[in-house]
Amino acid sequence: MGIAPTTHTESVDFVMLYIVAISVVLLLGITATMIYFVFKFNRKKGHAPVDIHGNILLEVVWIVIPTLLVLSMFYFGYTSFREIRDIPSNPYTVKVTARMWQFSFEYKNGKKADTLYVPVNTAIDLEMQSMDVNHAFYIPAFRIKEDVLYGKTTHLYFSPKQVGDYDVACAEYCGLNHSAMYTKVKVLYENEFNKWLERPSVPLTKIQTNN
Ligand SMILES: [Cu+2]
Repeated sequence: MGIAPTTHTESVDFVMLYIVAISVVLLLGITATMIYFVFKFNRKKGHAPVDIHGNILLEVVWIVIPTLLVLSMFYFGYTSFREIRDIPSNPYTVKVTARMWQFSFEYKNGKKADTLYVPVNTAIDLEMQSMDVNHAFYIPAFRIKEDVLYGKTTHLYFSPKQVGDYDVACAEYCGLNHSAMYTKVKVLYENEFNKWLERPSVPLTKIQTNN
């Protein structure tokens, strides 16, 4: 495996794997124990049920272990969430506008684009607004998603660590062509990004409308 596209990718994947690993171990362990007990303590072999009510050791074990497991899941989930929500100091801000059914991007120098270009190893702040209905800006490879709303600015922060192209999808059903509301993030080396930024904007592709 190469370098993860962002630190968010690493931390979200870690939480995911951690929870899945614990779940698989518990599933296999409990199932195996159940099947073993069905045969070992078969009543036909003369086993009678034993009353375990009031067994302090058992009660402590089955309260303490699951509680620690669940709290550890919460801990890793929460620290990962904090990292995603953490506002970087001095981020590079790009304005994102969502409308039915397209995202567009505007840079500080006035440059506009329908693909999100960003420099690698730079903290990015997406300042997002919708011109119509609710949308959601989703970059699966970066493991981040946020609603894009009318009349309220929302933000997404990330710091790309790998140059490359990554998909962007609208993740909130927003009408007829919602399923076609895709674009890309292109992560470039800083000098390439600066060259791109200085080139004049190309006219944005025409927005599809219903009428
Ligand atoms: Cu949308």
